[in-house]
Amino acid sequence: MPLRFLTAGESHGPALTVIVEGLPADIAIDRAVIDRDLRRRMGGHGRGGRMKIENDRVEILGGVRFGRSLGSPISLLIRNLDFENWAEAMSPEGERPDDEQARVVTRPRPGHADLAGSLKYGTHDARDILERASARETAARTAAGSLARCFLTAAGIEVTSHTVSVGDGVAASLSDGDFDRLLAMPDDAPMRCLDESATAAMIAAVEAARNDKDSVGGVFEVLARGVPPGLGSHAQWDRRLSARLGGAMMSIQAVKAASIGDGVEGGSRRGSLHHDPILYDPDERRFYRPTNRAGGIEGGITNGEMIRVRGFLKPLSTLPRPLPSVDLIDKQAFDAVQERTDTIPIVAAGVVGEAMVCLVLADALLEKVGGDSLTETLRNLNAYRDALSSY
Ligand code: EPS
Repeated sequence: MPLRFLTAGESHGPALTVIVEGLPADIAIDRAVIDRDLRRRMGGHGRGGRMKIENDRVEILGGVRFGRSLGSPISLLIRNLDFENWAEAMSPEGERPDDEQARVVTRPRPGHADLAGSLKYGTHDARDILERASARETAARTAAGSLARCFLTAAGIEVTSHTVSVGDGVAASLSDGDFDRLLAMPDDAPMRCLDESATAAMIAAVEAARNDKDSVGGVFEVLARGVPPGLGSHAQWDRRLSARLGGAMMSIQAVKAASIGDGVEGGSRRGSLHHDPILYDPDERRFYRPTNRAGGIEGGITNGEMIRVRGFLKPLSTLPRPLPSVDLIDKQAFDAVQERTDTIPIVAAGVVGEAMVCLVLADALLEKVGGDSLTETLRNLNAYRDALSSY
């Protein structure tokens, strides 16, 4: 894998960090682009109290000079402003304080990593687990994804997202031109959905869940335009781009299913109604499809159509009206711990989905055309595009 990244940091610790390695040199890295994605990730209807505390901004610690990538590892930092309220409980140094000051958690939430992680790591304080399992980590991934986005933009690839459903509020299918409408959508749109009546139904579903002290699930879709055919490979399971995108989606906290194109719908369709006919445009010298049920990938390889990937977000497992649980220490039945939470961070999930798709596509593009500098990558990419048009 030419491009790799690692994040670190706890939800209420001092900061989140990420190191991204493998991006070519000389990419324009605009801190404003990263900060915009970070701001977008904080928004959307259904968020809880934490986002009123945070004001995510990136600090670039390495790998960038005078606004251009150096080809060396890029190191980013995002401070957790909430840390000042957690300095005692989450201090990286010193003696462990008493349980109250340490904000110990012993009543695991069904659906969260609390119990499984505590058993695995041998702790009786689920805070050791939940702090890292938290979707706060996705702020670091979003920043990494923005770096990949800066690279993809230079290669003519654009990535956006929208909300498909929340509860029983379901958006109408997208049509031609909707990609541009999504790019132009205000960053503070409450649901990031082009369908106004579906948006109202989604907001109502969030309010109903919140009033019932409950959470609710939803679906987001990430779209990528301008991706050349030929990224990924049919030749090996772990080289299939569908597997890499699916894994990337499933790595997002609370995402429990992923689909490419009409992957879910195809499970109950006939083949003649599912597959996209192949046509050829002699003027543009390219193959194209009148429909895109494949979501831009066939045989694990991009086919030149728009990439469409969906993530299915389960209802969050922190419930204001908690479910039955068992105390980790005395094994008595109790209700699970009540923590501050979001009702559904669906817009944020879409932005994180964009970041993961940017990272996977940047990796696949580098695998296909390589290059240590942006000039070299674009020279290789243009030569490949020329070869395709004389195919
Ligand atoms: C999260 C719980 C909430 C969310 C958090 C994810 O945090 P807190 O416990 O501080 O209220 O706000 O998401 C973020 C902090 C974020 O930046 O997205 C969880 O348990 O996963």
